Amino acid sequence: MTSHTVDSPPPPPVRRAGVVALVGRPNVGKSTLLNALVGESLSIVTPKPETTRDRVLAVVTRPGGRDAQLVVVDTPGIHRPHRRLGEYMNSEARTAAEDADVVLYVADAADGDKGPTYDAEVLAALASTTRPVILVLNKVDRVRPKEAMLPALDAYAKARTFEEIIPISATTGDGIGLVLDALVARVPEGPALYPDDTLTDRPERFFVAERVREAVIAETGEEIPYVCAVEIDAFDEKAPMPRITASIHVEREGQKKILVGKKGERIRAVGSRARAEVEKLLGKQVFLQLWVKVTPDWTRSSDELARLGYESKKPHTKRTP
Ligand SMILES: Nc1nc2c(ncn2[C@@H]2O[C@H](COP(=O)(O)OP(=O)(O)OP(=O)(O)O)[C@@H](O)[C@H]2O)c(=O)[nH]1
Ligand SMILES: [Mg+2]
Repeated sequence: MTSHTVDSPPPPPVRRAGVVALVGRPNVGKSTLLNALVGESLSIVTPKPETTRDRVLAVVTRPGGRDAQLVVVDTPGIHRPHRRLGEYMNSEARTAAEDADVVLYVADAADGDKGPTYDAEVLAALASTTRPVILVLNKVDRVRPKEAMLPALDAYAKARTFEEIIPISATTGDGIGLVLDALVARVPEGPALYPDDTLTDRPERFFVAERVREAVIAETGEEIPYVCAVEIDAFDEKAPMPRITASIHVEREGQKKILVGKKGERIRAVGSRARAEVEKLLGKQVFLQLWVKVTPDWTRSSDELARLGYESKKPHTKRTP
């Protein structure tokens, strides 16, 4: 994931640049779309809702050879929160939408005419935005025949005004080019916001922690995915074969028992899955050591949330007023 450096002269400046926020309810495919737009597996993706917890920024410079830079921000799904963590997640999404030049609203094409009802919280969050909103109806690969798209298209067109409605499949890549065109056309004219070779503003250790969390979500069921947080305790980024130590926080002893599993079976499975993903991410072998810790009620405590990195940051993507 590191960017390249070359000794050739810098490319000519881009002529359009802007911030795009991916907004929608949980599990509609926002992170899959972010990865498809940048062509890198950056944001974690799982079949379970409420996976993404923070804004994740990815920079696409010259998408498809165009003279533009898109700063795409993945956000947590907007949902009815049960804990303080959920409130933080919703506020991350709302702030990203407010700070963006364009909102890319992601919905599930397979919801048919029920889509806007399922999306009530998202539509409410976007009701007062002055930003252009493009709707993408994702997962069209699951809608057969094509005419079965019509109820969803109709229902959303009645729910609010959109600049455009684009059916896509983030997993097959169907429609991604159209989305890039629509975005490039709507970001303001101006110079690049980030250097040409920037991929993201987050450090490697953020993505390492996310890969570990992704492995926990994949290997566990019930409440564990919603009560785990990953903290990197040690990681020497420069080492040829880094030794990474991470703590997985859960809220109760019973959850720790589940996550560790009989004779440590489950945590070993989490560890080998996470190590494989971290090695893919960093492009080198790593030692990965995981510890499970009980941090009582961390999802409800603002101090613990802040300590684990879930605190409202100053918007780093703010653009035009
Ligand atoms: N069939 C199909 N599945 C998709 C598509 N896009 C995403 N998915 C699947 O939908 C699930 C959720 O995808 P994510 O990208 O994690 O969704 P999200 O909106 O980021 O979810 P949260 O982070 O929880 O808000 C995963 O199992 C994806 O593989 C698509 O175009 N077609
Ligand atoms: Mg996500």
